[in-house]
Amino acid sequence: MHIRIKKPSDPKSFEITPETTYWSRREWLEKAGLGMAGLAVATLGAPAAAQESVSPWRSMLQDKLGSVQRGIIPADETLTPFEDVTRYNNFYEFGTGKNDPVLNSRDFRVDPWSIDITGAVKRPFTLQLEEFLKPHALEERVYRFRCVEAWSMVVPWVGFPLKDLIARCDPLGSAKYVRFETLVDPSRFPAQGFGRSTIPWPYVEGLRLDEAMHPLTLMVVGVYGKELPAQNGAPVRLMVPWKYGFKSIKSIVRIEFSERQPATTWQRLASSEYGFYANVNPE
Ligand SMILES: Nc1nc2c(c(=O)[nH]1)N[C@H]1C(S)=C(S)[C@@H](COP(=O)(O)O)O[C@H]1N2
Ligand SMILES: [Mo]
Repeated sequence: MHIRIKKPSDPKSFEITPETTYWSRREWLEKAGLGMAGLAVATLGAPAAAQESVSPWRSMLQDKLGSVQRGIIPADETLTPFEDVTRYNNFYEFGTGKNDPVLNSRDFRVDPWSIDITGAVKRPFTLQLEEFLKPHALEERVYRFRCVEAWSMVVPWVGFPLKDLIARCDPLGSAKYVRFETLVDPSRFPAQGFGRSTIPWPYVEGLRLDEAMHPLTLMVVGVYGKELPAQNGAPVRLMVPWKYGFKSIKSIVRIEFSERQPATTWQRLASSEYGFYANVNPE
C-alpha cells in the first residue's frame, strides 16, 4: 500500500523540519520550548497544567510516553513541524477558523473523562481514562494525514492499535461497524454553545469493523512524543492513515458497535463530497 507518485497538483506539506532535528530528542524538545524538566508537565502551558499534572491518568500517560519506540519516517516523507501540527487545525467544536482550535482550547480540561462502550457488545461498560489507557503500550507511527481541503501533514502520532481496544470490548458476532462520538459540552467546546452551532453535535464518525481492526488504525493519545494537545483531539482521537482527515474523530467519549452502517456527520451534511468510506484516492 501507500504508493505515492508526486505531481504538481499534490497537496503541499508545510515547511519541513530536517529529519535530524526530530531524531535528536533533546534537540526537538528544546525547539518546542521544553527542557527535560518540562516534559513532566508537557501541556503547552495551559493554565490547568499544574493542577492536572498530578492526575493518575496524566502520570500514567507521561510514563508510557517516556518509553515509546520511535516510529519510522518513510524515506520520501519529511515531518511537518510541531508548530503547524498544533496551530493549524480543523476542530469545529472550537470554531471553524484554522486558528480557533488552538486559541479557544487553552482552558480545555480533560479530567475527568470517560469512554462508553455500547451497542452490539456482550456487556456495555464505561472506561475511565486511566483504565482505558492502562493495558496498552504506546507506539509512534508517522502517517501522512490528508484533509479533503487539499492540505496534508506528516505527523508522528503516538497511540495504540484500535484492535487492541476492540478486543477488550467483546463485540458480538453480529457487529459489523464501529461508531464514534465526540464529547458534547458547551462549557468546554465554545462553538457548541447556543446560537453558535455550525454543524450538528455530537460529531460522529464510523468505520467498518474490519477497517477498525486493521493494525494501522490507531487510537491516538500523543503527538511528537507528548500528550495530545486539546486542539488535536485530547484525550483520545482516531487515526486511519488511508482515509481523509475528517474520519479521524477527536475527543472521543463513546464507541458503539452496530450491525448497520452508522450515519456520520459529514456524510449526512454533504454525502457527495464526504462518503462513509472516504479512502484517499492515490491519484
Ligand atoms: N470532533 C471533531 N473531530 C474532527 C474534526 C472536527 O471538527 N471535530 N475535524 C476533522 C477534520 S476535517 C480534520 S482534517 C482533522 C484535523 O485534525 P488535526 O487538527 O489534528 O490536523 O480532524 C477531524 N476530526
Ligand atoms: Mo479535514
